[in-house]
Formats: sequence, structure tokens, C-alpha cells
Amino acid sequence: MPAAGPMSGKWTAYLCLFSTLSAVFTPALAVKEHDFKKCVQSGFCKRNRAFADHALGTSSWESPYNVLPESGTFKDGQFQATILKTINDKGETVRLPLTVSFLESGTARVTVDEEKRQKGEIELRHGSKARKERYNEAEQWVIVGGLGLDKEAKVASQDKTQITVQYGPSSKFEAVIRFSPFTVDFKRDGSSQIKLNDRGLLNVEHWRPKIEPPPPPEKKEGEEEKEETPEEKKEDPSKEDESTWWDESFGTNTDTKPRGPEAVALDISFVGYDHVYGIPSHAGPLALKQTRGGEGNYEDPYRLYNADVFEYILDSPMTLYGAIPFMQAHRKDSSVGVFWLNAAETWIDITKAKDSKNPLSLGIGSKTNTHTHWISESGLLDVFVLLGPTPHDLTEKYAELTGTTAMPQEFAIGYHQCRWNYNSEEDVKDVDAKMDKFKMPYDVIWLDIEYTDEKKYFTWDSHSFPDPISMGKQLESHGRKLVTIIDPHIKNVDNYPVVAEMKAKELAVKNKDGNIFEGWCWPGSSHWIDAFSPAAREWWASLFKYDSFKGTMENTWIWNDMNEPSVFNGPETTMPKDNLHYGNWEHRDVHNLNGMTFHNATHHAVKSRKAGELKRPFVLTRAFFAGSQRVGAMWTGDNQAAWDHLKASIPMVLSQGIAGFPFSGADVGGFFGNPGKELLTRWYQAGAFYPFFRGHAHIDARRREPYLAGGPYTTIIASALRLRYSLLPSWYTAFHQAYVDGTPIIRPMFYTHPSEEAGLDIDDQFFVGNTGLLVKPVTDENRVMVDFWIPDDEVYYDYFTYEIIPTSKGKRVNLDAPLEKIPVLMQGGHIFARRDRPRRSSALMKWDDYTLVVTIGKDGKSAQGDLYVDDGESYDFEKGQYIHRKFVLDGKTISSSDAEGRDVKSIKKGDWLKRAQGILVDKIVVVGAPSSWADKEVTVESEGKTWTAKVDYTAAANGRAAFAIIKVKASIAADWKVVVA
Ligand code: NBV
Repeated sequence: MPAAGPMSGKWTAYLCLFSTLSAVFTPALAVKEHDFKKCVQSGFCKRNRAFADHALGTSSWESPYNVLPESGTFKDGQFQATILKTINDKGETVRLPLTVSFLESGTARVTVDEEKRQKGEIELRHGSKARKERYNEAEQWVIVGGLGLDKEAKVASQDKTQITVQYGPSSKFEAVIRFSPFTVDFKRDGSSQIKLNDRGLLNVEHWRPKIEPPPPPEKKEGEEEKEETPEEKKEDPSKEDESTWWDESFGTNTDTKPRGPEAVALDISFVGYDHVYGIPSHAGPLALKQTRGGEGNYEDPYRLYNADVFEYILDSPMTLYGAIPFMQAHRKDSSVGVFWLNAAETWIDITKAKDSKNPLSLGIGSKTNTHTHWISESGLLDVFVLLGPTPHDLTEKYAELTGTTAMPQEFAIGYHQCRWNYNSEEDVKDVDAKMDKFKMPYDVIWLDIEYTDEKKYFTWDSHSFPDPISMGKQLESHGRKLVTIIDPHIKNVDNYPVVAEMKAKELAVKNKDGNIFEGWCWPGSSHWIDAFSPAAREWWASLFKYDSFKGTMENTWIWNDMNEPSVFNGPETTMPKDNLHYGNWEHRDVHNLNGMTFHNATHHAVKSRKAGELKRPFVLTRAFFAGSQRVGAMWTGDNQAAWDHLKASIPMVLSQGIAGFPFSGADVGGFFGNPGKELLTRWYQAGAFYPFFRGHAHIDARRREPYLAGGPYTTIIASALRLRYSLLPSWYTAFHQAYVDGTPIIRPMFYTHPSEEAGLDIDDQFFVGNTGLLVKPVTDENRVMVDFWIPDDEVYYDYFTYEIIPTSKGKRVNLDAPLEKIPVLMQGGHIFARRDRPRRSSALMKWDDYTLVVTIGKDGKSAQGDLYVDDGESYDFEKGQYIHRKFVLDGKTISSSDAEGRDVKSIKKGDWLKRAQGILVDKIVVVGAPSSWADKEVTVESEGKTWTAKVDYTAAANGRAAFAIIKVKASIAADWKVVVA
């Protein structure tokens, strides 16, 4: 461990610390792949891959896991039994309790535990203890609903060899649980969809006592060390590699393994499916690749082990900052999925194989199966099986289990201006003023770690930030916010009450000896809050109170970084796996949950800053797990200012969406390095369509606030920002849908058009919410044209020119995209809302009128859409204080009615809802309007009143659609009808 450099003078100190740290712990240029494990360097992954190779290479292979038929009982939607695992040639067995639960939602859950280890603790050194049982608390952190058992599930047949259970909607689902060996075949409408242990790779490394190896025979004097012959050296493939059972080294770190080998692994086959998606975060294509080598495939499994991967490489199954073990398989017209609830380090192998029912058919009529192999280091085997059949069904069922996106405040979906670091209050105020000067709307400015007094969180550097409240107030005067970073490592230094308290109350993570864990991070020597502990979370909340974290105010929000956790001198830049958390669980059991527990602690802390203050918190996180979507937003970490990183950001953000955590974005401009102006501009244009839109830069990067770009770039970036702001109502509506049922905010083609096989690999274009806006950001240098893939037979219009795009389903179509243009098409048949008056921040737009854009569908007469609005900040929407409209054009009228069929008159209106009645739909722009509408007057009817509005009609010309503008001026909150024909 390096000595902390002298901390005098912030910048020198930083540079000194950074160079010391980077020299010792972090690579200078790009991620050193060898700083992170490959499967072969991870004992349990290597063992399980070898186990798979052995099993799949042995024609007579039989999985040694058998259900004891007489142990099985089925009651109230749940099958319980004991699996016997045969552990040696003598036929000795261990008992593994099996539970298969059939849930009301139609989801099934298969859990395998281990009887022998369920109780007890293991004595560690110095009298400290580790839990012996398999970690069984992931559910407490992750699952928030959907566990109700399906009492209608029924046994269709049962004998000594198997049991068949029918369950799910109209009993269309079926699980055939075979006993010898144990397998489960999940069927929908009679045909197999997902099979567990079909290839016999189930492997539960059972509890065993450590047997010290006999000491090596003493060498007799003069005796030479006997070299093993090549034959002796050859590994016996059927013999398990025990070398990493009880300890394992990587680099200079050794992981002691008091519980020995304890991995759980299972093969999951998707029958007839050739596409799989999900399991973020990885920097690769949306459609997951095969991982067992071969051309274009990966050699290593996808890895989920939250890590601070410095300057990550692209197109790789390497782990990144967050983990969501949810996978969707898709083929034309059918989607199914699995959710692997395990928080330990996990690897997933994917292979695809053609399966032809008739060997004489020579492959004709054969289908592709996708075989996956899930391998986790410890914990329960706990897998949820979802049978679709649509991608949306999967999203909904998964959201039922793990929750949906927290409804953000509206500012959170505006533009965020960040860099490491804004140097002082003057700097912040200056950026704030310049954004205004250059007419660039933004909502939030961010402070990275340098705002603190020497990386002591909850303090301010008194030279640079002597009066943060005045800064906060300047921001507030335009409705803007400040985000300050708070990391989980707490500086280990004297005279810092935060660390003193954390130590005194024993709220930090402990090392394997039961002492407080000490490691190295930005502040130098540090300790880590253990957010698994309820007491630690309570204490954490106390730190955010306004009178505790002085200098913060109601418009201060929080950024949680480094919560993988990043530990500079730890194995793979994270915490030793034998560290201990609350409840004496080893870090290995909970690693992937760690970031979420910290993010969650901050979310709740910010929510309870002051009694009675009920604003929706905004907390950004870098590390995440399934369920993190309930507490905030994420970003894709430290990318680079390079075109390929811009390109990679799109599938990464799409993948987040389909894995239930859609509030995501990448650092606009690229974190490391200096983007050229074209790249910066294109990145803003793409970022304007990320659900989370933030510009950010490394401390060594040149200043690149968007107004610095100069002509014509500044103007072009300003237009991108304004486009985002004008579309905020539609973004907010899409967020609301994500909040309601987990639907992704930006949606890939397979999701929106699941029947189109040609779209299943497309991950560079997407739809925004229900707007019908189809976006394909330019992600190549000097590119002035994009080719959209058109998924259906709808009409498509250019967003900016209303040009009709001559195309048809399945065709590619070129669209000019000079630098000043973002390629955005409007699919016919939609109605979406905008606010067209440019303003400085979203808060200042709060009472502005709306424009509705109607894109007439291919039938020439219809379209529909919706708009969700609330006060944008409080929880009053939970009490009905919102407006949710459905707009319909049916050829004759354009109408607005409550989207949920509520009797809105009966809702008691609070202040916001009262005032919102006065917000108008100022105008409706109808793209593709028929010529019969030309220059006529139309009638508007609303709430018993009738008035006329003039139609301002522009005829079609030169490939551009006709369009009409109707100045409707009807309340956004009321029912109304415009009679157009
Ligand atoms: O806090 C400094 C940075 C931050 O700007 C970045 O966004 C995080 O991903 N942080 C990582 C730590 C250092 C990165 C080299």
C-alpha cells in the first residue's frame, strides 16, 4: 500500500495522490485485462466450466442430482422435495431442499438450498464468525412483490418419476419436474420453452470440512526433487480441481475461504430461441454473443461482478459497474426469461446449437436452441422462470418482482452539467450564467469529489466553496439544482466526526478478522459504511439532515460513485471477499448487492432530510443490482471520448431498459480524453435521447461546457438541448409508464416489433416511449447519412421537415444527417406532447402550454397517444394529483379524455392541480392532414362550451407531407373534442 502523500494544496495533493495511486493500482492508459479475472483465474468458474466440458463430453453422463420421490409434496401452489446429490463412488449423498413455487403472476421460482449448512457459524480468527449457511437474504433486498402463490396451480399428473404442474394464465403453463435426474421442463401451450438441468450441469458444491493435506514427505539427504512425468502432470478430467477450494490468490491478494467450495451452477436452455438479451452491464451488443469461442464469439463467459473497471474495453463480456442477472430469450413472436437471484460473483456461458428433430432432415426445419450455463460463487440457487409470451409481459412480470423505476422529479430528466470538477463557487456560477447566455437549457450542475475538504464527505473545501448556500440560491433562482458527490469510503483520519462516529458505532464493513476493514481510495486510508446494517443506514440518514450536511439545501441532490465498492488496493479493485458484513455474511455472498444497499441508504437519507419535506429524491449510482431502479438513476461509468464509445453507449442503455433499470445514460462527451467538436456535438445529439442526460469529463480533460465548442457546434448543441426540453412532456410520460409497469423508456426493435426477425439484432436505433419517435443517432465520424431499418408498414415522417420517408416494412432507408441534424423519424399513428417555448430550465416550463403533434397513420385518418403530467416534484401524484390524458384522432375528431377513465371532476384538487387547469393545449400540429382540412374553421367543444379554431393548412409539396396547425386553446386537464370533419 502506498503512503499517503502530503495533503497540502488541493491540486498538488490530488495530482500527487492520483499519480501515486495510478502508478501503483491503476493502469496508465487502458484497462489491463489482466487486472480482472478471466474464468480460468476464478476457481469456481474454472471448475464449473470443466464440469460442463466433462459432462457434455461424456455420452453416458448422468447428473448426480435426484429428487427423492417420496419426499415430494404439492400444496397451495408449491412443490417441495429433497434432492439427493451423490457425492462419490460409494454412493454417499447430501440433501438439498428443493422448492418450486408457482406464483400468481404466472412466474415460477425454483430454489435449491443445502440442508447441512442451514445453521451455524464458522469460527474465524480472533473469535469472529462467518455465517455457514448459504446466503438467503438477497430476496429481502431485491423482491418487493409478486410472491403470492398461485393456489389455482394444479397437479396434472404425478408418479414415481415425475410430477407435472399446470399453472399460470388459463393454466397454459406447465412444469414437468422429473426426478431422476432432477430436471424441469417449462412449457407453454404444451411446448417446451425453458429447461433446467437438461444438459446435466447442475452443480451445488456442498458443504465439507476442510481436511488439511498431509505434509509432503520429508526429503532424504541428497535426494533430488522428483519431477512429475508429463503423464503424471496430466489432469484427470473427471477429477475436480481442488486447488482453489480453501484459498485462492489473484495478483498479490489471497482470498481465504473459510467455507470452502460452495458454488451453485445450472444449465438453462431456451428451446427454439436463438436470441438472448439482458444481463447488463457489459459493453457489447444488445443481442448477447456466444461465449465458448468460435468466430465472432467471446472466449469467456459474461461476468457479473460489480467492479470499477478503469477505461473499459468495448465488445467484451467483461464485468462492469453493475449487475442485473435477468435474461430474456426471444424468437419471432415469443419471449421468455429467467431471473437468477444471486448476489455473488456470477458467470454466464452462452452457446447456441441447431437442433433437428429428424436426423434425416439434414437441418431443414431445425431450430436453434440457446444454452446458457449460470455459475455463481456462493448463495442459493434461486431462479425465476417467466414464460412471456411478449417482451412486455416479461418486463411487467419482472417489475412485479423487483419493482419499477422510481418516478423522478421532472428536473432529473432535463440536462445535467457535470465535470470533475467545478473548481469553486465562482466557477459554478459562471457556468450557470454562460449556459443562459448561450441559451442552453439545463437543470442541474454537479460537484465531483474536489468540493470536499480533502475528500471528507459531508464537508466543503472552505477556500473554494466558502458559501455553498449562496451558490445553491443562485441556482434556485432559475429553478436549478446542485448535485454533490458522496462516496461510501470514509476517510480514516483524526478530527473527522463522520469517521469517528462510524467507528464508535461499529457501522463499517469488517475484515476477515472481525476488525474494521481498512483500504485505500480517494481520501487515502478509508473505511466503508456497511449499508446492509439497519443501524448504519439510520446513521447515514442523520448525516444528510440540513443541519448536519451544512451548505446543502432543498435543491441539493446526491451522486453515489465508487459503490461497487471500489477499493484501490483490493483484489480486482474491490473489497476482499472474506470481509464481513452485517449479520456475519461474507462479502463474497453479497458483493453485487453492495452498491444497491448504499444507493438505497442514500435515497432514504435524502428523502428524510427534513420532516414534512416530501420531494422525490434524486440519487445517481454507478453500481447497481436488480431492484436499484426503485431508488434512482445509473450511468454507464468511465467511458472514453471516442466514437466507438459513443456507439457502444446505445446498446448499453437499451440493455438497461430491457433489464428493468431504464433510467440510464452514458457520460456525454466521454469521460476520459478530449472529444473533437464533431464528436462532442454528435454525443449531445445522442445524449438528448438517453433517459439520463449528463455531460461529464475527467479532471484532466479540457473544459468542454457545451457553449465552449464555438460555431457552428455551440448552436447545434443548443438545438439538441432545446429539442430535449421541448420533448420533456413526452419523456416524462414515458418515465411514468416505466414507473407504472417497468416498460423501457427507449425501446429496441425486438421489443417494439417482436415479430420481425430482421430487427432482432438491431441495436443502434430505438423508439422513445409511445411517441413513435424513431431515433438513430449518428455515431460515426464524418457520417452525414444514416440508414434506418423500418420495422413495419406504417408511414414515417422526418421529425424536422415532415418529409414522407419512402419506405416499406423491413427496408433500410437512408436519411441525410448533416452535423446539424439528429436523425429522428415519426412513425404514423401517434399523438405526442411538446412544450415549444424555449426556457432555461424545466422548472421554468412548469406552467407552459402544450403543443400536440399528431402523425396521421397509414390509414390516412387515425392516431393516438397519451400525456402524463404532475407537479414534477412531490408524491402528491400518488394521491391522484395528476393529469393523464388520452388523445385520439379518429378521422372526424381529435379528442382528449382521461387516460385511466377516471371521473376527474370528483378528484379534490390540490394547489398544483388547480393551477394546472389553466394550462392549455395551445396548438395541435397534424402531420399528414388531408387536404379536406385546408383552411377551414373547426369546432372545439369542451366542458359545455364551444368555440371555433382556424386550421392553418400547408399542402404537401416535394415529398413533404401536408400539415395543419390548429390553435385549439383547450385546457390540458379537461375533456375536449376538436371536430375536424
Ligand atoms: O469522482 C471522480 C470520478 C468521477 O468523476 C467519475 O464519474 C466516476 O466514474 N470517479 C469515477 C473516480 C475516479 C475515476 C478515475
